[in-house]
Amino acid sequence: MPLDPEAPIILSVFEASPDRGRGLARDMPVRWALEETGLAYRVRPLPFAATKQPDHVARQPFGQIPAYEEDGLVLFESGAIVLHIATRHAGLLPDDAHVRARAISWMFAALSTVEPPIVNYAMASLVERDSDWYERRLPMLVDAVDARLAALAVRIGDAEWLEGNFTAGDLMMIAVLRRLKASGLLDGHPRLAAYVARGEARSAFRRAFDAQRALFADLSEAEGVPS
Ligand code: GTB
Repeated sequence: MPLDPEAPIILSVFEASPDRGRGLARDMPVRWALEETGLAYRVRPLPFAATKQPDHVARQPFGQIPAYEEDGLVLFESGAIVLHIATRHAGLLPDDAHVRARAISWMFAALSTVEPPIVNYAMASLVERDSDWYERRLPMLVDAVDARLAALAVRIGDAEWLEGNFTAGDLMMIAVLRRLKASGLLDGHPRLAAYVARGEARSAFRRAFDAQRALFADLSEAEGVPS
């Protein structure tokens, strides 16, 4: 579904995401969910400073992106937004009540069980790299990520997706696992690397990725930022 300037759904995003268009910021899973369900949307690109202004804080209490607006409803938290989309539109949650509940469990598992050690690892690599404790702390951080990856790899086994067909659980899990791509930590788990690649090969993922990438490319061109 192309971006539609008249669409009732508005997604507030960073005008210039720090991930430089790699699709790692948290508007990406929402864009992906909108594409999977075929919903048209438009974006409100915000400079970082604008995300701290009262009109955006009214949409997102912590002054973060993404925020989502639809017919007077204002939502924040990427997981809650994806769940909102998935429960109201076909394509991301199955009808079978048990499978549906398990798919939602995987969404929570992605955000509250798999992602925290990934964030700890990523933050340490970003801000502690020059500290004298970094080398000593690193094995513990890597082991914590690897423990989650190993368990997930066992669970997915040779299956294509976590619960039969592709669900919002896969969407959130793959969005979280993508944060590890540059680290090489997925390489030790070929099943998970293949799982991420399957997600990225979906046409809805590609459309979402290209849309956020285009925003960054426009900005780079305007400001002469090297890509
Ligand atoms: N729990 C919230 C949600 O899921 O919606 C978290 C939202 C959030 O962290 N938003 C970030 C933000 O607005 C942008 S995406 N930060 C500004 C602030 O807190 O003041 C964060 C992001 C950027 C780049 C990467 N990356 O390169 O891996 C990952 C995540």
